[in-house]
Amino acid sequence: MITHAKSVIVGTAGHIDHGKSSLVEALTGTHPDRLEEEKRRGITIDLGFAFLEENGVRFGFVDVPGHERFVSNMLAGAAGVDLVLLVIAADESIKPQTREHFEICRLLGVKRGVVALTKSDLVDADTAGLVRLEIEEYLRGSFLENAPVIPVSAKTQSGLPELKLALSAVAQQVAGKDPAHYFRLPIDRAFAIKGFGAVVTGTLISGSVAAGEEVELFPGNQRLRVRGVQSGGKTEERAVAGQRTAVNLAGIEHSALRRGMALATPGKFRATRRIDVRLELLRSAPKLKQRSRVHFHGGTSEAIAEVHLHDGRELATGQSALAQLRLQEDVLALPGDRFIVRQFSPVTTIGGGTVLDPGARRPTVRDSVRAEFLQTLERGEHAETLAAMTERAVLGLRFEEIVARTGWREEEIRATARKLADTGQVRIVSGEPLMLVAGKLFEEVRQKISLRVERFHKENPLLPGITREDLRSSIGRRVRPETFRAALDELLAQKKLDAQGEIVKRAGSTISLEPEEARAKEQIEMAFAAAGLAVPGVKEVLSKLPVEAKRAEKILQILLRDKSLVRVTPELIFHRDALAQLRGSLSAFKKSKGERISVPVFKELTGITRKYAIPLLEYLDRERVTRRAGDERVIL
Ligand SMILES: Nc1nc2c(ncn2[C@@H]2O[C@H](COP(=O)(O)OP(=O)(O)OP(=O)(O)O)[C@@H](O)[C@H]2O)c(=O)[nH]1
Ligand SMILES: [Mg+2]
Repeated sequence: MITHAKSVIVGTAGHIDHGKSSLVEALTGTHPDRLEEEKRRGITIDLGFAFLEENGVRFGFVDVPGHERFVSNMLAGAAGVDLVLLVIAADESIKPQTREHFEICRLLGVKRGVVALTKSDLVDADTAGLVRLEIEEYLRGSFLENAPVIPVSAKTQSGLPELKLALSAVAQQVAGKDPAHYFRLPIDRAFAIKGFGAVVTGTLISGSVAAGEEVELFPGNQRLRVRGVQSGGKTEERAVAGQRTAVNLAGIEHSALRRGMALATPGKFRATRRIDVRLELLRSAPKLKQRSRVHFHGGTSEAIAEVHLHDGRELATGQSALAQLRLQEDVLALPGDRFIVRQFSPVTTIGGGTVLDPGARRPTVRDSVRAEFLQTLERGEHAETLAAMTERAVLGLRFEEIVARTGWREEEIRATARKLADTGQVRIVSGEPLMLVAGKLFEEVRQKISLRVERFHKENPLLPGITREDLRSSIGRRVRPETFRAALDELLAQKKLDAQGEIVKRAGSTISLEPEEARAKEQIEMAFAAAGLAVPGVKEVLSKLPVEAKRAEKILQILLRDKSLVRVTPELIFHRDALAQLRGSLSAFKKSKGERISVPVFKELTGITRKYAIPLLEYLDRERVTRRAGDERVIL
């Protein structure tokens, strides 16, 4: 086996009975039809799979049904196709599902392909030549304009070597899927294997998966363990992007799994029902009215969706527009994912497009720059995108949200954030976990903080400054703690503000007390310090001061704020040192006498009356120095 072979997914496409399944069998030796009903009716109903290794390429074939009633099955198979094998029967030429499948491939962003002119044994050279002309005419200007058209016959085997060569040549040009990215597997089948349990299969569109790893199931966010994997039909240690993959899952019944679900790297993504997109309407489709209901097909999932055009009342035939899709079910989608929409009834393919924002928000009239935002996302340039996303996040943008809405890897996100931080467009207000706010918003918060501190000084000339807590709550709840902290830290670092413990003040500001105020302050502190735990009444202390009551109260506030004094109840104030001593004697008590202490013993230890003892004990409970246990306290 070639270990570093390129993996390429080939999807068949084409009208019913044009020989898709026969051709897959002729190429790979495997007939892709599996179901009893398919064999009986001689048509393909659901997806079939086969593998081929040729010229160093590992081909995974996804064979789809041509019948118009099974287009939704075809869509589940078309997701993740790298290369289309467009099958056109030489005796019938282009038919309706040739066109429909071709348009689907184009809308899904398939870039390359090969045309197989099947059943060439049934026509003469002239007919074959005419059909070839017709095909070339049809494909002119499309992604298949220069695709090889190879006459083949599954019956006589003619043309097969040429077709294999053409497939190999085109496979070389396929960009391939990124195995280093997050793991994502849209599920197209779920079943049980005796002795193994639940198995799901799909085209591994990104990343890799190995036995023993944890994966997340969408929708539902269930974490599951991978028991084993198969890639390209063989058991492997690790399956990598670009191959048909089967995953054996532990901890779930196969009946709980179905087509349309997806497996992904755990903890990164969020299922969504609101997606902003670029939507294109086919030329064959009628115009689409605002709020039309459609069938949405993304990956292997399917949901009814309502189309909300961002601009205008209807989308004209053959045109494209920015729109929001509101889905009736949760799906996993990431920017860049392609999708198809089909008319609600009768069900025909009418268009498709590209996901721009899977975490779209409810549109509001006030949001005048939404179209501009979506155009930015559409350009796909990382720095510009992240800057725009941050700009719109009034509360700041967290790392998890960035991942869920972009699908970018952590290194990409951090590098982009740093780049934007250097230009000042965004501020990294927290590195771990990463949180960004717009540069402009950050500047506003800084200014607000400065203004609040100024105002506080003006209104409270006797106080040294505002507490961090009061400052924080005066800024408003629309500023997250991380933003507040970063803005305050910056102001402090730049010496625009000063902080002393919990107190924030204007840089260099000192409260200048009048001589009698300074004396009063000293008197208050002395009164409480001298009293130990048998403290005097607050009113009594204040009434003896050389200043009037209002100023006396302010001075008391200063002492409380700088924590020289501690208010235990509205009436009871203690000096810091007395409380520190109390803590000391409690811990000494614990060492010598044990952790339990009753109220009488506490009174004895401290030499205070019940009037002081109870509030003090309650204070100590609040401070988690003690804990109440019945009539006693436990010293913690
Ligand atoms: N003579 C001739 N008959 C062919 C050839 N390829 C397929 N057929 C016949 O055409 C019929 C349809 O072939 P399939 O391979 O089932 O066609 P399909 O495109 O897979 O059909 P659906 O999956 O139902 O859309 C079968 O009876 C095949 O035997 C061919 O190259 N020559
Ligand atoms: Mg078939």
